Amino acid sequence: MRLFDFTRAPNPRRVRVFLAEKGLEIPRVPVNLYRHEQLSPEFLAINPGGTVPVLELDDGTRLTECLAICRYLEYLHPEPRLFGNSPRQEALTLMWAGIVDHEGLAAAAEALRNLSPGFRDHALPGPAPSPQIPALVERGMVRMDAFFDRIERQLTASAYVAGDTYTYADISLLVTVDFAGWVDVIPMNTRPALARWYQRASSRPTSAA
Ligand SMILES: N[C@@H](CCC(=O)N[C@@H](CS)C(=O)NCC(=O)O)C(=O)O
Repeated sequence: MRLFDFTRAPNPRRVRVFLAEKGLEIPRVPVNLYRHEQLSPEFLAINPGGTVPVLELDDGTRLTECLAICRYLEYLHPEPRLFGNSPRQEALTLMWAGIVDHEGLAAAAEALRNLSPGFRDHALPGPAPSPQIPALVERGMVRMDAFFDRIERQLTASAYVAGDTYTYADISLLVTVDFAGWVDVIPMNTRPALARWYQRASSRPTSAA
């Protein structure tokens, strides 16, 4: 197996934190997004979507989504459990992972990619040019606010995002909170339950991965 990775990007960090929690090492192939290596013909042949991470299996299968990569690795290395211990816990982990992805990480990406000069004509990933739409910066901010309010309610009722134990959904939330900082959103400042959770999640040694 090998993992196509870029150490500065949030999505590959989800896989790196997951690997660190499992105590696993996988050979890494760096893909420098700052130099647009993800848009080279060589990399597009590996992932036509032009994104990292990609986990390439020994038989040549390529997994291009964090969730698929991490769930696959959990099958190979079940302990420690990061998708729960029962059908119910796994369903809740997947549910919250989806909420974090679609309402949180996507909102932060919407704000950043439509704001930062580094994403000019590249507001969406992939090889096709995509112009920035300034109004989407504000919409991304509004979506993030609603998302973090929802998370605050959840973490007021529950120690971790999907229940009593740390799961893949917490890894995604940790990465999303840090990514929100790229557009100067610090959601813990006004949300005490999220602040307590962030203190615990970010002090795990694996958070530095
Ligand atoms: N849905 C994918 C998203 C992957 C993704 O968007 N990765 C970003 C880095 S955080 C990327 O490769 N962007 C390339 C680009 O913007 O051209 C996943 O879950 O892994």
